[in-house]
Amino acid sequence: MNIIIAGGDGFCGWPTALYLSKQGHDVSIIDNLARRKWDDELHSNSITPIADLSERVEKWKELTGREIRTYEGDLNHYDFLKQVLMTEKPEAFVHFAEQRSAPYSMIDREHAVYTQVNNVVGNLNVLFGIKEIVPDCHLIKLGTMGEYGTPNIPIEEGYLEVEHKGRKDVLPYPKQPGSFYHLSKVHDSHNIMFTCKIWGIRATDLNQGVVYGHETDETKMDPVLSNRLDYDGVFGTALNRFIIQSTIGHDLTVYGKGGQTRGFLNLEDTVRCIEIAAENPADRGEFRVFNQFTEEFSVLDLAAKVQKVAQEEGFGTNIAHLDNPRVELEEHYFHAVNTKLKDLGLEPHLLTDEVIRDILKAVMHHKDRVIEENVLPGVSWK
Ligand code: NAD
Ligand code: USQ
Repeated sequence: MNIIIAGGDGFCGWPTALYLSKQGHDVSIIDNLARRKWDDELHSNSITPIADLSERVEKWKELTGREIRTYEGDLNHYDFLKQVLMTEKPEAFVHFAEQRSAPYSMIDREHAVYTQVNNVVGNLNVLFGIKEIVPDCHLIKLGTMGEYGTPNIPIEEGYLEVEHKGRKDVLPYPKQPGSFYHLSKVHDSHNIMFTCKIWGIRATDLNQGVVYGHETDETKMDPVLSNRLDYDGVFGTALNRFIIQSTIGHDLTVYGKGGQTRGFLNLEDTVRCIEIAAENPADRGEFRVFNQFTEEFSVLDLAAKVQKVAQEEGFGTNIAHLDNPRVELEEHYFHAVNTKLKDLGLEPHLLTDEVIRDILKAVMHHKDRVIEENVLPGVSWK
């Protein structure tokens, strides 16, 4: 299958590109390298050293003989996108290419506007590009579990059967996102659903939970193929951040009570979920929604798991309860359905002590690269 991975230089996109290439797909990457520029803006870095995109794909070709073509450019530039679509004629378009940090989107007006324009306009361009150039192409779009927020009822996969005043309907599940970033994903979902209806686009919206881990079998083949791993207060995410904090002797930064519960998945499952979605395309006109996570944990559960493994490895790790910089419930009901990907063959890699230990051991080699002043959260929601 000819597959475009937009955002293929990023944390989820790069290992997905390698994995799909290894599976025999004809893969190309679109990326404007914005993520590397946000590191410069924030005076931050990936804890793992990462090679340039051109070096990465050259090394992949050298090791496997397989070519991954790269297109450096912005989804917001429609002429560029159209040119790539006309050249590649993709059968699947995997869309990771957005600004994905909730704190980054909450820095100030400029960052909120940038996040929503980048994400919403980029996604709209993808929809118009598919309609005009490759109408049969399957859009596989990364959404987020955070679109749903934390309602006091179970979260279904995209749709909710509602009975109201004696009538029944199946309606899009209510959305209560918690940041301007998460809101951008809701706007994307609405635009995709609308274009499925009016133009017959085929689309799968993957409402992904928080991803942990950082390497896959492919990225481990050579240091040049190594994946990025974020730890700072803006782009670092809960479990990965806690593991890195434990290796530098930093308290684990639980925000508030730590009862915030989210869906999580291993990066190795992310790449497999994309493969499953690609191999089982949505029908023409279908707006399909999968909840892409494998397990639910509270932030405090995760901190306790990391603390246990870190202590076994000789680190005296403490858990701190910081004033929560976000506006979110710290104790709440959370139960989300996640059966559709499993029904299509996903076999989850669960979060065991060994998984935490492996990540911890891998990051220990790079702990000198951590810029300590970037670890505490610096962005307030208020
Ligand atoms: P990332 O920032 O590491 O990667 C995103 C990539 O997209 C970057 O390489 C960036 O340069 C590129 N990009 C951004 N805007 C672009 C544009 N306008 N044109 C071209 N390229 C652009 O993020 P990630 O962690 O790999 O996340 C990928 C996707 O998955 C995002 O859409 C994110 O919302 C979603 N997601 C991520 C997680 C997670 O825990 N990392 C969880 C759920 C959903
Ligand atoms: N949290 C802490 N301490 C930390 C970091 C986070 O307590 O040091 C808490 C947050 O307050 C929040 C939860 O952990 O309640 C998750 O925060 P996060 O930073 O790990 O993840 P989030 O901001 O939700 O965003 C990440 C990705 C985003 C993706 C989302 C999936 O950056 O791209 O969409 O996870 S989800 O959370 O399901 O919406």
